[in-house]
Amino acid sequence: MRYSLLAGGKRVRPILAIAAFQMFAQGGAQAALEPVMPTALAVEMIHTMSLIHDDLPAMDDDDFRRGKPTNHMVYGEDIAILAGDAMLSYAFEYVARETRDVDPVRVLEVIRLLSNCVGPEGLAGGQVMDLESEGKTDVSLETLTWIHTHKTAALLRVSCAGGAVIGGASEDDVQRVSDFAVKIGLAFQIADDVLDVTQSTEMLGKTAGKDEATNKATYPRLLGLEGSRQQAERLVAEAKECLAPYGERSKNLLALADFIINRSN
Ligand code: GRG
Repeated sequence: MRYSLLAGGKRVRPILAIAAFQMFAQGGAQAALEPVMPTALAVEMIHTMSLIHDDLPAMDDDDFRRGKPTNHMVYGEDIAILAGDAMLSYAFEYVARETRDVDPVRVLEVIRLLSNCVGPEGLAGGQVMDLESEGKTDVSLETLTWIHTHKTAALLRVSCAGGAVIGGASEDDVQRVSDFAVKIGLAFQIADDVLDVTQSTEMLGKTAGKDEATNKATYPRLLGLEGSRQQAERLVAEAKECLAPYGERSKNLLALADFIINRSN
C-alpha cells in the first residue's frame, strides 16, 4: 500500500477536494484544512487502488507506474490485488474515523458519494465497459464518453463534491461543482489520450502510445489529435461556465481546470 501510494503522482484529486472545500468553508482560502484532509486522502487512496488494479496482467498489464515498477511487478499479483482491496476499505474507514468538526450527516454523504463512484456507476462500471470495448473498431464517441465519465470523471467529481460537502456547500453548490468536475474529468482523459500519442516512450513510468498500440478506443482515434485538443478546450470552457456564479472564490478550481489540459504528464 505504501509503495504505490507514496510513489508520487500529481495528487490532482486531493488538490481538487481542497480547492472545492475552500470555496465553501468559512474563512475561504484561510480556512483550516483539517476537516477536508481525510476526504482528500481517501480520494487519492481510491485512485491509487484503481491504478494498482488497472495495471494487473488481467487488466491493462502495465510494468511501470509513476516512474516505478508496478505493484504486481514488485510484490506479485496476489499481494497487489490485496493491497488495492485493503486501500479501498481503508479509504472509507479513514473518512469515518478521522473527519473532525464536520456534521456527521455531511460525513455520511461523503461516504455515500465515494461508494457510488467506485461501484457500477463509477470506476468498476467504466472499467467493465472499457474492457468490453477492447478490440472493437466501431466504438462510438458516445460510448467512449460513457466509459470515461465513469472510469475517470467519477472520481474527479467526488473529489470536488466531497470537498464542497465538507466545506458546508448547499445541494445546488454541490451540483454545480459536480458538473464542473465531470467536464474537467473528461477533458483530463482526453489530455491523457493525447499525451499517450505525443510523448516519447517510457516517460515517467507510463508506456507512451500503449493505448494506441493496443486495440483501445481513444479520443485521438475518434477525433484526431487536433479534434481531441479542441474537444478538451471546449469542455474546460463549459466547466468554467459552471462556476461563473462564484467569481473570485472559484479561482483555484479554474486554475486546476487549465492545468488539466496544459499538463505534460
Ligand atoms: C477494484 C472496485 C474496483 C475498481 C477498479 C481498475 C478499475 C476498477 C478502474 C480503472 C480506473 C482507471 C485506472 C482510470 C484511469 C484514470 C487516469 C486518467 C489515471 C491517471 O491519473 P493521473 O494522471 O495519475 O492523475 P497520477 O499518477 O498523476 O496520480
